[in-house]
Amino acid sequence: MPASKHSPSDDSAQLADQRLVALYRTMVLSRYLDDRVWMLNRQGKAAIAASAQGHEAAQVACVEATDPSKDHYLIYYRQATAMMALGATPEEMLRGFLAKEGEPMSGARQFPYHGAHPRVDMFNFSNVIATQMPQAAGVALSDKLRGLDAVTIVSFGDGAASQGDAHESMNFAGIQKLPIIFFCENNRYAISVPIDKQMAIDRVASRAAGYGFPGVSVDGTNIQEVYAVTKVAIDRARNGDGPTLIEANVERLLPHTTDDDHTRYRSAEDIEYISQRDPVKITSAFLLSKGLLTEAEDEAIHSDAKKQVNVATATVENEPFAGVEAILENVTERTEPTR
Ligand SMILES: Cc1ncc(C[n+]2csc(CCOP(=O)(O)OP(=O)(O)O)c2C)c(N)n1
Repeated sequence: MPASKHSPSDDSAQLADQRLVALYRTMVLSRYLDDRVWMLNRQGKAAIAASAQGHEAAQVACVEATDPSKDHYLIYYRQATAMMALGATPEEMLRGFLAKEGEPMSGARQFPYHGAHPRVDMFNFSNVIATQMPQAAGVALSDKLRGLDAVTIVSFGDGAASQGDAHESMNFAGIQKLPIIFFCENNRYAISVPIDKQMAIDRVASRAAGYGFPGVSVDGTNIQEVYAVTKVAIDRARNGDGPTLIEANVERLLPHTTDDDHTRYRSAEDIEYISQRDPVKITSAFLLSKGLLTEAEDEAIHSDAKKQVNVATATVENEPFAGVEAILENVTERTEPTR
């Protein structure tokens, strides 16, 4: 099965106009939060951040095609927008960056966004890339064995796609026909390593052929395209037809993390090129051109997002830091000796 370049043709896989605007709203909110976190790092308040800028459209569209009331999400560190689409709030996320009490995923004891969210079915065990992939295959296997109607969505980068864990989990999922979507956000870089030093083929999606399931490569800046392919993949998984590998081609608009400087390894032309592939600008232009948004409404979306992020920052900055005494909570348990 060669990797296909998908063009959405199935009407049932088209997003309603009002949902497009709602997804755009989440993208803009994520962008403002991301900018704020970067600024808090530069002020010495947030230790490190990995930005989702450039990945926003792919993430909202992927989540939109799923059913958060029953599906499972194994995310990685570059997924702030997906987390927000699933219901994590700017306040909760800022608590992670500022190590404040009440951070829901790990009590602020982990890298931001790491842990498991108690309200939404979203978990990430490790910063070690691709480890979430065999774990996701295990989650999908468990659902299948129990006859549950749930699909597992596991996200990862192009660098993670080269790890042994990626190959092993996709191979296993193909053999077992698991209800799982492998969602690769290909931004062409693993820190400073370009994609042509990661793999000798053009498309990550082509790998699916080796595991016996479809692989689809899409423009990850295009909400409708990503939604359409993910919907098809979700339906396939729910029908018992097995996994799909989706490759959403995106750009990493900022350096790998706040600790990185990508001008050291990306050319000026490449940096100029990626600025043309900003999904927030692309989606805004699309909505305006289709008459789904007016300039005034677009401005209101931006000022509302800015306000939400300002309010969340002011609230969280004034909260106490997570207490040192809580450092071992949920890590060790005191038990009485049995003998
Ligand atoms: C097993 C392992 N090797 C190396 C690292 C260091 N590391 C952290 S992020 C990263 C790059 C991952 O790139 P990619 O999967 O493309 O995701 P992106 O950050 O570009 O979204 C690397 C090599 C790690 N965390 N785990």
